[in-house]
Amino acid sequence: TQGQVITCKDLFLMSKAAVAWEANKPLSIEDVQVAPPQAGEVRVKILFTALCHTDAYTWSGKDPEGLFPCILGHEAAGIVESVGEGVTEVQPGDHVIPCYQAECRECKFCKSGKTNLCGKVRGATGVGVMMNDRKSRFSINGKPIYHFMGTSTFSQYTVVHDVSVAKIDPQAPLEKVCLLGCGVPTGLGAVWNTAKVEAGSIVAIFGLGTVGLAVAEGAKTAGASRVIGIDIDSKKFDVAKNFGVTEFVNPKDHDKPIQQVIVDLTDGGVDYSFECIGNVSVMRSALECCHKGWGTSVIVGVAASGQEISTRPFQLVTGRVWKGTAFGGFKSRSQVPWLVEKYMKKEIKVDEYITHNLTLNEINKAFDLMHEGTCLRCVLKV
Ligand code: NAD
Ligand code: AHE
Ligand code: ZN
Repeated sequence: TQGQVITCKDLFLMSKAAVAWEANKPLSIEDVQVAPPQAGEVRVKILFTALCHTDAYTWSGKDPEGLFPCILGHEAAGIVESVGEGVTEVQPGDHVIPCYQAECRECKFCKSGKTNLCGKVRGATGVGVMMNDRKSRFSINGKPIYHFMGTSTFSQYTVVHDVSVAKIDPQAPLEKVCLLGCGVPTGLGAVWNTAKVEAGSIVAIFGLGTVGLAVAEGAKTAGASRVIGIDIDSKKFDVAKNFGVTEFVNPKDHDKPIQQVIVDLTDGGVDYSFECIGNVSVMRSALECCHKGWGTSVIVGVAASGQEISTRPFQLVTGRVWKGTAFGGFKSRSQVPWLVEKYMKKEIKVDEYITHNLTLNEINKAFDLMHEGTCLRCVLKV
């Protein structure tokens, strides 16, 4: 997995990248020109990238922040190729994971101690450009191609802000730890940081993809007494058992609303629920299956533009709590290296989520696989 890195900080590079020209149109592998990193920027040679449901969501055209043409991808690992002026925390040759949730340690958000959200570059990453000059570092024949989530990892080379890159143990296998760029930390952190699930809790998880299974793993390590997995695909249960799901419910097997099924199964409701799908009606069910007085529901799934959540306010008046989480509440630059160490010590699973391996050239096939129940994460060799 050790890629050769040549430092050419002042040079434009040609890079193969999967370009999304427009919503839903198959991605096309193009030769993209990648500009040198400017002050506070890092150019990274991406060696492995996985696909996350959020890439498919933006590609679908339903993301209000989705801009085309762009280079998608945000769950990856690579090696620093060159750095711009003033970059001190990484240097060429460092092994890194790009972080869509930045951590500058200086802004109001970072200093608050109350959130992992960072404000420093968010205004630029939401509109597909870099902070310095509000321009893209990617182009094809002079035509700019937008960045995505400040990461754009479906490319052999990408440019990220220095606050958006975590330096990791060089011994860590990049083809595995690329998953620590999104889905696995999101699920674990939703339990450990956002909900703070206590031992003995009853937990319900709606949606048993990678994110939901990582929630199950987090719940198991937190000592949950029951972990109820809910999915419309019954094939999910066998694999879910290996991640800590103790009971399985398929809403299709019941006439009653799913929240009522869960309330009946749990003597009044669960202590914690997690929505890991991005479906606003399931978000309501997840809230309403929580126990009166204390049950907390965490929204993890990303819902499309224009979608809204609703419930009777009485649900909250009577003590249920509705929360959400981004990247599981982890502070990216500080905690991604810690998650890598936990993986190296075999304290968290990563390999188990990788069901398929393909190459960047096969990216459209990888998106097709995502819609098949058997695929959790597909890792592409870039
Ligand atoms: P996935 O597509 O692999 O998994 C979704 C699962 O939900 C599937 O098993 C599917 O069968 C199931 N499902 C679909 N509709 C259902 C329904 N009505 N009832 C029950 N189950 C249903 O997706 P993933 O990669 O695990 O991501 C899950 C969600 O989390 C996506 O919306 C993604 O965008 C979001 N996400 C959010 C964050 C964050 O920081 N908040 C990070 C990563 C992913
Ligand atoms: N542009 C989208 C936002 C989607 C969203 O909520 N993204 C999550 C990460 S999903 C990773 O797979 C997130 O971190 N949100 C916080 C943030 O700052 O973007 C939309 O729907 O507008
Ligand atoms: Zn993701």
